[in-house]
Amino acid sequence: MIRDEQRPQMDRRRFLAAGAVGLAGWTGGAVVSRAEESARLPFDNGDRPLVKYPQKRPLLRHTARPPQLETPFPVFNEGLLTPNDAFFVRYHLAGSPPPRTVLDPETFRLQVRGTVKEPLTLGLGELKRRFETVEVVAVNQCSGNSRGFFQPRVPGGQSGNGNMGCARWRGVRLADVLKASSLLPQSKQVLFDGLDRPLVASVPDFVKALEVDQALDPDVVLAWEMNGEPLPWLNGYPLRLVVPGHYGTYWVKHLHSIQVVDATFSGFWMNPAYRIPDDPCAHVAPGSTPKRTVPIERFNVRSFLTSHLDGERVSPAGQGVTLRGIAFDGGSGIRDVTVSTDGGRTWTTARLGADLGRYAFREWTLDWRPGSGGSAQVLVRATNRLGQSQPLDPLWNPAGYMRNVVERTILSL
Ligand SMILES: Nc1nc2c(c(=O)[nH]1)N[C@H]1C(S)=C(S)[C@@H](COP(=O)(O)O)O[C@H]1N2
Ligand SMILES: [Mo]
Repeated sequence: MIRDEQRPQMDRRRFLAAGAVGLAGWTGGAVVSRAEESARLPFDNGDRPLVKYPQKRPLLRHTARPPQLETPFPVFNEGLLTPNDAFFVRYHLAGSPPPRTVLDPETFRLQVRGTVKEPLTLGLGELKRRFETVEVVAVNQCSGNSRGFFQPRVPGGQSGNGNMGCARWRGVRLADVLKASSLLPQSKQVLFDGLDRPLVASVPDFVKALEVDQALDPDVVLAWEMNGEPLPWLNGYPLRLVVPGHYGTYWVKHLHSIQVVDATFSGFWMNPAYRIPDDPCAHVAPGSTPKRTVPIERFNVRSFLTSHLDGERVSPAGQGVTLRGIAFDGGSGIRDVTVSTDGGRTWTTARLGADLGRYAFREWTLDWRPGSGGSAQVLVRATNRLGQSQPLDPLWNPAGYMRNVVERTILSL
């Protein structure tokens, strides 16, 4: 879809000067980064080493224990499906990921317990044989994607825009497995736990909860495959939860335990963590504390320019170019994308590309004949099928979640 000759030709020095990420070393390299393999995210203290992990190309490393790796932004211009080796990695517990030795597909078992008539213990083979295989193309995005851009700054992983990715996930419906276990009428929530563990007792285990009706949504999948390959180790091998349209925090990796309960679970990772102001736009006045919070749920609408990076020179000057990018939302699907090349004075509707489903990245393109000399400020704004769009000014909340301001990219002409 995106041909090589259409990729911006930039050397590494210009990438760094543009405040974007370096391309050098993407094709290989040592497990531990060398000093020259680094990238700069466009905010204060934005330098990150580019580090290679097993099954991954060098990615921007935020923390080493546990590994938290961000996708370099130019990857999103490679295609609508984010390659497995470039897909971001997010963990919470110092004991993550579980060592590969405890992830033996032969001995792996998924347990379904709690307020069910039929507790289940399922091996991978049985899971695949017993239930219908389904596929969904869906974006996984961390709640704190783009947190580094918050003003005033907020604590937490200071990520750029690369803590997201879109993949084709293959597995079985969670609903089919829950139905086979026959939920008892008092069932209220379903809890999900992975094989990673905290290293000290004071840190709570990473357990997430969905309401029963969310868990029975036929789009929620227990997935073992990503883009036609077994899940990479760092993305949840051998089995993970995929909750299309919902923030990545629910997409529990190395999933081995499903527990149905008759009350609202209040473990640390549901409360106080991963909560947003109880307000339609999930925001409060900068610097203030929300009075009431609710668990974070679905993505808001976002769109990005991917064909050109901030600070890049449009070449050759004075000739037509195609602007390209991506848009997505929490599952209603993208209705339209409008683009301004004059800082927001006038807007033109972009062409939408292939529709891989309502949870996927949607490509947009716009042919543009820029003037020569000076610069142009490009803005992109998507609207979903519910009529929801993106704010021109950023919204703020103390956890740095759900950033979806209209992105601005300055191009020199
Ligand atoms: N077992 C386990 N699953 C987890 C997490 C974790 O710490 N442990 N983090 C969650 C969060 S917050 C995110 S954003 C996604 C990231 O998915 P990825 O690492 O495959 O990109 O994984 C989720 N699943
Ligand atoms: Mo996350």
